[in-house]
Amino acid sequence: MNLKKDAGYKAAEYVKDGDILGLGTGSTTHYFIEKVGMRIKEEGINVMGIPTSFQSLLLAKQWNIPITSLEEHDIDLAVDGADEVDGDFNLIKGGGAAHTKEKIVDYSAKKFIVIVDESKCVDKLGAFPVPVEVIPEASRTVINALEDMGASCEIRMAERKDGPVITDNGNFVIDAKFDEIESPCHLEIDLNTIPGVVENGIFSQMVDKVIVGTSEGIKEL
Ligand code: ABF
Repeated sequence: MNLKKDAGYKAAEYVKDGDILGLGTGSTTHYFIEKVGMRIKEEGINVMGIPTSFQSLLLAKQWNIPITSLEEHDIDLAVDGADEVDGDFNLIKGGGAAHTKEKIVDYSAKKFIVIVDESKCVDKLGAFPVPVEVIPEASRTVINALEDMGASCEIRMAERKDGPVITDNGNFVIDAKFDEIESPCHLEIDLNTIPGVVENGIFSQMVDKVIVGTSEGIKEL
């Protein structure tokens, strides 16, 4: 049973001929991109993709999905994963350090579908730390500001522990753990007022549909 695959493949059914697609990042979106590639090959649908990361760019190219950009096109449908989803469709994203481009792409889309497995569904956001992308020179001052707001913070380190994770935009990511997130919408706005913050991983707007892969089958919310 592959719940991420179930959700990703289901979302690909919403793709229509002629669509411009926002291509999210991560292991769930991987399956969405794969299935879109299969539909291009098998059904001959004509779509173009706008990737949210180098990872999704390379995957889209592997599946022969033509690539375009926000300079050229508006997005009809964006499909992306998440680290947490609450009952009001607020999200925490950025576990893959791609949330800045994801937010630009996802928020600009006419329709935004989130794909997750059931482990991502929560009553209240906050068990997963909020990723905050920062200009490297501002790391210390941003951490001070986040701590003043009640978060405990860590600069995200590369898996080999030999340095910080560097985003596709050349920045660092601070993982900010808040005890409880009472108002995702306010926190999303407040975090972006700290000088040096590029973008944070709270998405409190614009989600049209959540597709959840569960052990009992697909649920569409
Ligand atoms: C990206 O991938 C993120 O913003 C989110 O952090 C993550 C979801 O990961 P996965 O689908 O691999 O569980 O979309």
